Amino acid sequence: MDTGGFPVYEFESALLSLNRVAAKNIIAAEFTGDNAFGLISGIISPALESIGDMWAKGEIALSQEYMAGKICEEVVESILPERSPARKNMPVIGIATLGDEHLLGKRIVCSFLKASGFNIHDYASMEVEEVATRVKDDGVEVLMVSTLMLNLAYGVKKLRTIFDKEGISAKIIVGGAPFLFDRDLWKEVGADAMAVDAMESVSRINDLLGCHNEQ
Ligand code: B12
Repeated sequence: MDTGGFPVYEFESALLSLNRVAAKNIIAAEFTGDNAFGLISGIISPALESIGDMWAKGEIALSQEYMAGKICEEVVESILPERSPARKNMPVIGIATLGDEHLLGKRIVCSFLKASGFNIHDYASMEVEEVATRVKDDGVEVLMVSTLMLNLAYGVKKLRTIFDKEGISAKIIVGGAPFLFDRDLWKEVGADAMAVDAMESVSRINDLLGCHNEQ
C-alpha cells in the first residue's frame, strides 16, 4: 500500500495492540492544527479499512476490530475543528444513519459541514419514518445519509418513497461503504447524489442547491 509518507502501519499496529496512548501520540505528532481531514483520509481511514479486511479474513479477533474503531473515534474527536461562526444564509442540513451503528463517517461529515458553516440537525441512528418526520418539521433542505451496511443503504429507497408521498422536497445525499463499493447504488436507491468523503459532500450540496454559499 502507498501510504503517501503517512505512518499508516505504525498507527495500525498501535490499534491492533490496543495501545490507545501510542495511537493518539502518532496522530498528535502529525497534527498541525488544520490538517484533521487529511490525517483522517491519509492515516485513520486506511488503517481502519486494513483492520476490517483482516477481520473479514479471520486474521484478528472481533474485539481488536471493535476497539480499533473505538480508539479511532476518540482520536478523531480530539482533532476535529470547531463549528464555524460564519453561518449566514446557509441551507438547513440534516444527517442520519438510518439505524447503522457505524458512526465514525457520520461524525466526520457532520463536523466538516459544521466547520464549513452549515446548520446541521443530527438525527444520529433514527429509523426511516422518524427521520422523515423530523426532516419535514425542521425544514431540512438536504438530508445526508451515512450507511455502511448494505441492507440499511436500501432504507434510502423507503425514505424517498415517504418523501414523495408526503411532498417533502428535501434532497438526499448518501455516502459510506456500500456506495463506495457500487458507484451506481445511489441512483438505484433514489438518492439525488453521493459523495466519497466529507470534503466532496460540500460540493454536492452546492451542486444540488445551485448555490455556492458565499458569506
Ligand atoms: C470500523 C468498522 C466497524 C466498527 C464500527 C466502529 C464505529 N463506532 O463506527 C465495529 C467493529 C463496531 C463494526 C461492526 C460491524 N461491522 Co463493520 N466495519 C468497520 C470498517 C472496517 C471501517 C468503517 C469506518 O469507520 N471507516 C472509517 C470512516 C472514517 O470511513 P467511512 O465510514 O467510510 O466514512 C467516510 C466516507 O465513506 C464518507 N461518508 C460516510 N458517510 C457519509 C455520508 C454522506 C452523506 C457523505 C456525503 C459521505 C459519507 O465520508 C467519511 C469520511 O470522509 C468497515 C469497512 C469499510 N470498508 O468501510 C466495516 C464494515 C462497514 N462492517 C461490516 C460489518 C458486516 C459489520 C458487522 C455486521 C459485523 C462486524 N464486522 O463486526 C457489525 C455491525 C454493526 C452495526 N449493526 O451497525 C461490513 C458491512 C458489509 C455489508 N455488506 O453491509 C464492512 C463493509 C466490512 C466488510 N468489508 O465486510 N464495524
